[in-house]
Amino acid sequence: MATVTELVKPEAKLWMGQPMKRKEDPRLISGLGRYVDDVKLTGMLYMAILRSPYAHAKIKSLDTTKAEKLPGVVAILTGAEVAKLTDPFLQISPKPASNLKDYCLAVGKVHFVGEPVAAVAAESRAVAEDALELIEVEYEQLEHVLDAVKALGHDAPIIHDEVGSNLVFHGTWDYGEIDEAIQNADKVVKAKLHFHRFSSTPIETNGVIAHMDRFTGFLTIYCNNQMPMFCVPWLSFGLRFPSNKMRFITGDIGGGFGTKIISYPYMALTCLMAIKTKRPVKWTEDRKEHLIGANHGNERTFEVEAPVKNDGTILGLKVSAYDDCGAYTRYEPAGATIWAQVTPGCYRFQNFKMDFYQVVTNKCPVGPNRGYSRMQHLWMIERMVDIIAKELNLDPTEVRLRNYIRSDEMPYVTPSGGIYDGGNYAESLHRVMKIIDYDGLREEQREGRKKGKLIGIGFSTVIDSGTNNFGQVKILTDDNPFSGNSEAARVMIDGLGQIQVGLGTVPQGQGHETFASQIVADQFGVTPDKVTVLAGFDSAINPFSHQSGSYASRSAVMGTGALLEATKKLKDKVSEIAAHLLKTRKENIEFQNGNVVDKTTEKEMPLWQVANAAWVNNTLLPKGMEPGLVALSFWRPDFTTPDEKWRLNQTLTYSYQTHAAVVELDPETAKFKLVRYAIVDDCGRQINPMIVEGQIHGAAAHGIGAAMFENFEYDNDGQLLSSTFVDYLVPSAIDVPNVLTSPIETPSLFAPLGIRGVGEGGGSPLGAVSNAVDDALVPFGITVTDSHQNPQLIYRMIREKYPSTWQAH
Ligand code: MCN
Repeated sequence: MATVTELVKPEAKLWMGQPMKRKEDPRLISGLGRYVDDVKLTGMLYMAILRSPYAHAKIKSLDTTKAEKLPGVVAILTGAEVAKLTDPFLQISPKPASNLKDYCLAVGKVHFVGEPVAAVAAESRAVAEDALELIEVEYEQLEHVLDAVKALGHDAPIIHDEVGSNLVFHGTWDYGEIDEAIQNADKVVKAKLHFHRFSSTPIETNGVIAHMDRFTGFLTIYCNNQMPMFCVPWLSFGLRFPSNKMRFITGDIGGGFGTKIISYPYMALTCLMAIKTKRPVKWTEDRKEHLIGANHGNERTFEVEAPVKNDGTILGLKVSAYDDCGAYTRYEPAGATIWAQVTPGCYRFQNFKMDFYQVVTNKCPVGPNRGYSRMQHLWMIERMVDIIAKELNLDPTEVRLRNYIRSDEMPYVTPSGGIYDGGNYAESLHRVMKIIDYDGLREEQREGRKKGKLIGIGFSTVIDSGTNNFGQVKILTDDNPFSGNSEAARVMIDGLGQIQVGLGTVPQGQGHETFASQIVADQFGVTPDKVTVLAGFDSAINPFSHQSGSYASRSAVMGTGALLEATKKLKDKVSEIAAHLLKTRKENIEFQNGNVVDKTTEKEMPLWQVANAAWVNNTLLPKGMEPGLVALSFWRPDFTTPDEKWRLNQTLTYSYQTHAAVVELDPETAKFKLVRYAIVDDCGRQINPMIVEGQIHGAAAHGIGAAMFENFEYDNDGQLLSSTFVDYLVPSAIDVPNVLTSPIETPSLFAPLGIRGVGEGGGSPLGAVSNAVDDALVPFGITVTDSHQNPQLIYRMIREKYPSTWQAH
């Protein structure tokens, strides 16, 4: 069990909890942000990448002769050279899947349309792209497979010969007595569900500039990877390059949402080109490359059995999940364990069995993507709750209220060892029902149906788990050298008394400069404008742990943990110096309005005078004291590794959100729109309510986009049909309805200051929209089984059942 952190008493004048405007916004909204593509180095070359036109093919020959002769071309890299100069990237799968050979360019074979085959560095991007057209590649097409279930078939082509199977991980999680629950149930509700492929499509695509300094031997990598220090083993081992001579710099990042975690193959490729050419090399991904070859979210098919009682009590779930992770395991099979952060969702059932199959196919590799692996699982549970309600003829809110984990059961231990850290799910549902006027809407729906107007109401309550425990990858294999989580912070009060903070968190737009200055300002009794937080990340300047980065809704919690450790050390030292100077005891010193105060005598002195003594007036220091006022700290939660039944607390915080979606659906055309949308969220104590509100809106827009517009569709040849923003529809402001929000603030029982993460959001709109569309379709007797809803699909479903005209019952 994790340790319970003592909550700070709410004080009137804390900056924490204030909706102050974000410090970074004037820079970001006035065009002064510095992104990786803004960096220009003297003598820089531009790299372009030739990509596979086939889903699965042997590379019979590759001829670069003509391309090399194009004026302006400086160097070309091919798979054959990469295989000689580098090692395959680290794999976290158990054997034999860990035999999978993944390089930064295809070696011998291509495995998905868009896989990099060769790279050209030239004096300009245009020349590099022209040269790609002169590279001659002869392919021999192989049979391909695009579906996870089919890829497990005996006759399916093997995608990676060195693995010998398309199955990269199979695990069985078995808790309670699911077969007994099935025996004792009044009814067993069965469904086959499909969670579709989409991604988060940040405004800024991936980018890398690599520069090998021939004098120092340092390799400087400007990039927008969202956890660059975590990439170090992949790059250092892959490139056979010492990690202590690598420097990672990120500036502002135009969104990541998980998709920028697995950019390491492109980072390695750019580094290799810089080493080869001995010049700085820049690669900037274009949108099409991003859509076909960066990473997608996990696609998953579920076969579910839910034993239930007639009153709506859910006794358990028995699930087989088939996860399509695309052509390579770049962060996978982590997704095959991460869903278990939220095994029962927000429900009390104890009987649970999951057979999880993770499978490679000839599609773009997947990677973390806002709500990573949990949103698929939570969508399945939320869809099942509504299907159960429908089969039992109960109201879906009644089934939820009957099964929710209660607030008086917190901290609640889930069957798989998660320790939920507080919350009131029932309250969140009651509130959201009130906001949308649930009773009024049901009446409107009844009346509407009589006139052929279809209204649908859908709810979804998801757990938004944050601050992951890397110990979860030990489920895959004990050999994985990762567990727990850690973050670093450095706080300095310089000789003039000015406060500077360095974070390891690598922000991508979340507002870390703002929240960190609020936390630190409270500790020193100053205003946040007196605290400067370094923008971006530079491994030669910022502190870091190898788990640093913005992912898993962890920075507010982990950053605060590290900041509190650092400020504690610094306050201790300042108090000792101040006590010496004010001739009092250290315990009597308080920090107020930029001064240090002896609370017994009310004598005070400005903080800058203490700092002055610490740095340059150091004959005033207590005898033997080390000069300087800098504190570097690391913080880690109390995590463990899995037990023999794979039980472990996989994250530190478990926020939750209940969403309500109301749709109006035209029965003739199947066109539908969201007419009301409400969210109640609880991320514990909020540091900055305005940022939290922004995150809630952002995650809602993402989820609504995925539910209604965004879909990676492949044709039978494995060609991505939605490879531009004309086909891959990202919602615009007019597509997202006005979202009504209402926060609950239940302090986390375990995290520093009672804060919980909020950034990922849990993918709740997918459940709410699916359930709303399903509810609208009740007169047709149609059940929604896919996470993606669009008019064409719905129209097809209606027409399949009613070929000529629509007939509401
Ligand atoms: N916050 C707060 N009070 C809390 C919790 C958070 O005030 N109780 C605020 C903090 O100020 C913090 C922000 O909310 O700046 C997000 O905090 P947190 O939940 O800790 O998430 P991270 O900062 O670790 O960011 C990662 C998270 C994830 S996992 C995805 S995906 C996502 C998200 O952030 N990607 C984003 N939001 C994003 N927002 C932007 N603009 N860009 C992305 O790429």
